[in-house]
Amino acid sequence: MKLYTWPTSPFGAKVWAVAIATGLDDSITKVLYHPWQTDPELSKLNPLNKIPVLITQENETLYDSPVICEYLIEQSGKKELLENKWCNLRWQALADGIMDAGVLVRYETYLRPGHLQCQDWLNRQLSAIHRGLDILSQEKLCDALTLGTISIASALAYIDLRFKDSFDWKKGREQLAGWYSALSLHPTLVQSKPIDCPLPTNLCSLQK
Ligand SMILES: N[C@@H](CCC(=O)N[C@@H](CS)C(=O)NCC(=O)O)C(=O)O
Repeated sequence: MKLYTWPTSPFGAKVWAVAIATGLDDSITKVLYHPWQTDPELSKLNPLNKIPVLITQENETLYDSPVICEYLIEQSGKKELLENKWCNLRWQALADGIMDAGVLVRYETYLRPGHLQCQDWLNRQLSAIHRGLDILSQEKLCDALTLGTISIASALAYIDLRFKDSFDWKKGREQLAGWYSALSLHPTLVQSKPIDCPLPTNLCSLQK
């Protein structure tokens, strides 16, 4: 199988953690592909031009990350990752929403030139992140790796990677922070967490 992903992507990190947790990582080759690259390879696979994308054993193209995770769980038979299904899917949805907002803030502040940035729009995304984190800090999160806890850990790892210097998400959310600092030591999450890396040179720009 082939996984189109990028080291900084929280969605890619989530999928890779699920790949490790299902034991399928050895049968997947990573293709490092930044979604803002100008060549059309990715858009031929995913019309939305987003990573992650998985090419399956059956040569089918799968996106987006929840679909890929469900495929890996089904293929591996590791149903325990989705035990208490609706709770896990809700946690995944909340974590994905935090990732979506985080990635949008990153694009706006890093890729878009300053004079085109919109503070109201940024505040809207940041509020979604904070509300999401507040709800997560009220949840009874388990210590096992499940689709839900992997998703939450991937979202928090991304917030740490991109926003450590802008805000302290742990302040006032000590229980969530404690849960994360313990779970993030799990070897699966250590191996899969999003990490910084230089941008490829052939990036399209938002600046027109
Ligand atoms: N809902 C998608 C979101 C994926 C996503 O937003 N990926 C980002 C990278 S972290 C991307 O490819 N962005 C490119 C773009 O927005 O044009 C999923 O769960 O896979």
